[in-house]
Amino acid sequence: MTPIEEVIINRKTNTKPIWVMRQAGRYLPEFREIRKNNTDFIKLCLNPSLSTEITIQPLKRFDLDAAIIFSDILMLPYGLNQKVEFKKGIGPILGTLDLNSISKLEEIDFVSKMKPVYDLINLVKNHDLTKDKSTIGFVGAPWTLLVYMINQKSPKDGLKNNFFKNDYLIKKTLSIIQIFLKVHIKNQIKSGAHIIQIFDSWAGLLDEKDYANYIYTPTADLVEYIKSFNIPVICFPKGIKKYKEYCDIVRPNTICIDYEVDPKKIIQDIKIPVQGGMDPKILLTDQENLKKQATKYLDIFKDHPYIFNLGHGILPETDPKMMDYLVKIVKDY
Ligand code: 1CP
Repeated sequence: MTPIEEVIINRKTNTKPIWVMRQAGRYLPEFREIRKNNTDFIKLCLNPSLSTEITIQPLKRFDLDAAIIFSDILMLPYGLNQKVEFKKGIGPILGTLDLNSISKLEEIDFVSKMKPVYDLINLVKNHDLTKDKSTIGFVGAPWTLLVYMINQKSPKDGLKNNFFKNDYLIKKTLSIIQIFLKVHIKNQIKSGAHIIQIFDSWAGLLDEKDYANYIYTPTADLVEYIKSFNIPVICFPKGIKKYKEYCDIVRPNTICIDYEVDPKKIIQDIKIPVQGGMDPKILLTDQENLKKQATKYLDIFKDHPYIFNLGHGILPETDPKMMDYLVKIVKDY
């Protein structure tokens, strides 16, 4: 069993494994080098040998306990034949959603389009540098994917005014997302993913009265589905106001907390293993502050099953030396 599985499954408290959200990415010069020559991001995700190399890059530098596959939550709309483009300086731009065409999509066509992602997982799982480490597959949560598919771009400046206007479109899209998320999860597990993380990056956009319909019900269904394969699931409902209620209803094996959550309150409320929390901006300060802040989380979770991680993805402007120092702090604790 890997250290992360010891924490999640056996609830061990005497080991504090570490991995970092977005660990394979833009803060690494060796990633930027590959990216420079591969301007089409989706194509890069669909190149198993390059995406394996990118997945492994952080493991070559740092003593991390997991490899998270280099892919994207927006590979799902791509697999559903909605156009997805990543524009420099803007972010993802999606084409119009053609309900008619996605309603007719067959599982076999989706899987054949996504096959390179599954090949990548197999390559990562069997790589020399992932021995004794967890290979983490992932998906976007139904709500977060719905946001991108309907909004057609990042909702960082808010949702379109008419986002909820077409009730039929919302319900139908959500049900199709749900079907194909299961297909995508099943194939990641079949290809060797040891753990699945569900990223609900935009959970914080919803009013609490809408949590049940858009977050709890569809996510709980996915969690149950993942558990049916005997595979653990980590949920990250970023920005949600009710972490305890979320855990009680959705029932993930581990809850990943964001940087706005008070870890001291979490430890009182939540009994399941916890992951993450530290603000990624701390990595932009100095070593002394980094040590203080990382140690704060390690102290709070000393007697609780805990996986060290950040409270959101590592920032592109992070100095890899600070990441190196962080891993050492956690390993020496
Ligand atoms: O070089 C580039 O321009 C591409 C940047 C990039 C990278 C490195 C994107 C575009 N996606 C990724 C990889 C990625 N995305 C990974 C694997 C790498 C790793 O974790 O080490 C993962 C797990 C994701 C997940 C992801 N994609 C999320 C959930 C996590 C989060 O950060 O909240 C989200 C919201 C996305 C959408 C997305 N993809 C890329 C960008 C710039 C965005 C966010 C856009 C926005 O602000 O809405």
